[in-house]
Amino acid sequence: PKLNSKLFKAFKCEIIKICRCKLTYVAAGLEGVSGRAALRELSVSNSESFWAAVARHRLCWSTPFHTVQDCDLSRGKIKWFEGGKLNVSVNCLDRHVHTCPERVALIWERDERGSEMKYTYGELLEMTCRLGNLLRRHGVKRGDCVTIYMPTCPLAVASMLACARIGAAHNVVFAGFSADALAERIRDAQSSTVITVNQGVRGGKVTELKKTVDTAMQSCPTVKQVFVAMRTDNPVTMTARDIAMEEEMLKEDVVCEPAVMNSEDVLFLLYTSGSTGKPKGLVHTQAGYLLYAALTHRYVFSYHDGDVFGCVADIGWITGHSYVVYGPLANGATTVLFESTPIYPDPGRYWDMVERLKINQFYGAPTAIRLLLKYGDQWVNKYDRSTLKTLGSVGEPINTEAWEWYHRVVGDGRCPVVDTWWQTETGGICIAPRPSDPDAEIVPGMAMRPFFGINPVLMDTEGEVLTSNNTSGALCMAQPWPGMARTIHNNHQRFIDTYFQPYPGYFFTGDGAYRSEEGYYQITGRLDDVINVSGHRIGTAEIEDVVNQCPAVAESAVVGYTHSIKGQGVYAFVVLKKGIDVQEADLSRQLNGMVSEKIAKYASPDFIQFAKRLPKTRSGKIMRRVLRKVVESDLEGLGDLSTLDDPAAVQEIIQGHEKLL
Ligand code: 6R9
Repeated sequence: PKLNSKLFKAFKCEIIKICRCKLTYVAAGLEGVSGRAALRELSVSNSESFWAAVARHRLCWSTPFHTVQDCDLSRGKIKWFEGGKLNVSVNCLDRHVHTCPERVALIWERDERGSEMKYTYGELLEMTCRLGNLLRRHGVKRGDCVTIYMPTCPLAVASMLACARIGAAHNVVFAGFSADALAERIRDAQSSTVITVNQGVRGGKVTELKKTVDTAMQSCPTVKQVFVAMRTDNPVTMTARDIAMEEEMLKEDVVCEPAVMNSEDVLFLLYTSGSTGKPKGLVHTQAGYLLYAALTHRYVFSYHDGDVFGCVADIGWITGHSYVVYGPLANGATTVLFESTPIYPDPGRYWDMVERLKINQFYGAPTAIRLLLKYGDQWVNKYDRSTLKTLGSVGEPINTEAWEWYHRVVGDGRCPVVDTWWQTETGGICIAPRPSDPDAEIVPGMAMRPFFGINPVLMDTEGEVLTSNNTSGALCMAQPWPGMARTIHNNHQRFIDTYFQPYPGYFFTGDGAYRSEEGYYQITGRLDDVINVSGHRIGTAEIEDVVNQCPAVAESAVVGYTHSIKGQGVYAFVVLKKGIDVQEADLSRQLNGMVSEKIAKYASPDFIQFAKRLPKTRSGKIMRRVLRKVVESDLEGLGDLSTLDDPAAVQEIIQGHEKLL
C-alpha cells in the first residue's frame, strides 16, 4: 500500500530514530499500534523506503544508488542499491579511523590464555593497506577470488578486508577442513591465490596448515601463489610459489587506494553443504550484505558505541563473517577474535575471557553451552560477568535446559538471551527475539520475531501459505532483503532449484518452523528432520528438547526411520553426562515416559541408542543426515563425510546400532 504523507513523515521519523539508536518508538499518527510493530510493518509494506533510508544513513557511498531494489524471487534475481558505488573496507575502517583512530578494533584472544593482543582501527587499516598493496603487486585484480585458509586472527581479518579494498572476492575456508576439502573449494572458486599461516594453534595443539595447503596444491594446478603468515616461530618449507607475507608487507606503502565497487559486485564466496554431496559456494555482494550485517549486529544484540562484542565463532563460517568481522567493524565496534576452544585450558575459558576483556555481548553456539553445562556452575561463577548485557545463541535449536542455564547461570538471570535464526544464505540474522525493543518479551528457546524487512511465511505440503497461528510449516521468505545470497558460484540454476523452485515466488529456507498463538516463530529443525509418525507431524528437535531435559542427558539426536506400520518411527541417540551411572533399560523407560508425557505417545522413541558422542561437523552441528543413514542401515549412502569432526564417532554409532537391533 502507498503511504499517505502523514504516515510517511512518521515513518521517516522512526527510521531516523532507529538509525540514531534511540529505541523508543513513538508511532506518531499510528494510534492504537505499538511503535515497534508499526515500524516493522512499515519495513515490510514499504521495504524500499525503509532500506533506502537506512542505506543512505548507515553506509558511506562514493556514488549514491539510483535504484533501491530490482528483485524477482521467481527467477532468483536479487539486486539492491544499483548505481551505488562504495568500498566495504572504507566503511569498516577509514571512516572510523577518521573519527577515532585509537579505538580498539580487534582483541585477539589467542589460544594461550591471558596473551590477548589489541589492534586499533588505525593499525588494522595499516595492515589492510599494506596487504592490499602486496596482493596488487602480485597481480591480484578486481574480480579475482582469493582463498583464505587461516585460523581466526588479525591477519585473517586484514586479508578479508584487503580483498575488499582492491575489489577481489574472498573465499574463506575453515582451517579445520582437510586438504581434499580445501582443494575442492579452491578449484570450484577458481582461485589462483591462497593466503595461509605456517601453523595454527588451537586447544594447545599445533596444526600444520601450510602442509595441508601443500597437499591441496597437488590437485590445484591453477594456484600461482601462496602467501604464508607466521602464527608460530617454527619455519616451514617454502617452495617457489610461496611468499613470506609479513616480510613482504613491510615493504609496502601504508596507503592503498580503495577500489570503487558497484553495490552488486561480489564481496565473497562461502561454501556450505546442501542436502546433496557437493558443497555450494554461496555468493554475497557488497552494499546489501554489509548493510544487513551492520544493522542486525546493532539491533539484535542492542550494541551500543563503546561495547566490546564477543562472538566466538570461527571466521570460516558465516557467523564469523557477519558478526566477528563485517557487522561489528561497520559499526566501529571492538570485536573479539577467539582462537581457542570453550574448554581450553579448562571449562572456565569463555567466562575468564568475558572478565578479562570486559565483554558486553557474548554470542555462541548451543553445542558449546550444552558441553559447558555438563561441567557445572562453578566454572562460570568463578569469574566476574557483570559486563555482560546480552547473550546470543546461533547455529541450531537451543533446548530449554541449555537456554535456562545460559540465562540463569551465565547471565545471572539479568541478561536477555537472544536465540538468533539465520543461515549462510541469509547473510545475517532474520529471526530473533529483540530486533529492537529492549523490553520485548522473550520466550525461552524461541527465535520469535522477524527482523526489519523480513517477511516470513509458513507453507503447507501443498505449497499453500498457512495464514493462521498455532501452526507449523516450511519456513519461506515472501520478500527479498539486502543481505540475502545472490547466487551459487558458477551454478545459478542450482541456486534457483534449491531456494526458489520448491515454492515459486518465495525463498525456501529448508527449515521448518512453528508459529505460536502470539505469532512468534520457533524453528523446528531442518525440514528433512521433520518426521511423520502415524500421520502426526513431529519435529525431531521437539523430541530432543524433552530428552535433553532429563538431568542425566548431555545431548541427544533424534531421527526418523522407515516403519512398516506407522510410516516413520522415532530413533533417539543419547549421550549421557560425565560420571552418570544408570541402567540403560531404566533410563530408556524414563525417557519414553517423559516424551509421552510432554509431547504425545506417538512421539516416544521406538529405539534409544546410548552413545559416547555424536558425529558432528567441525562447526559443531550434529550430522543427522549420517545418523539417518545409520538407522536405515544404508552404510553405502553415508555420503560426504569431509565436514565430519571425528570420523571415529561414526564407527562407534554403527557398532552401537548393530548391537541394539
Ligand atoms: C548461522 C548459521 C544454517 C542452519 C539453518 C538451521 C540451523 C541456525 C538456528 C538454527 C534453530 C537457530 N540454525 N540458527 N536452528 N535455531 N537459532 O548457522 O548458518 O551454518 O548456514 O546453518 O542452521 O537449520 O538452516 P549455517
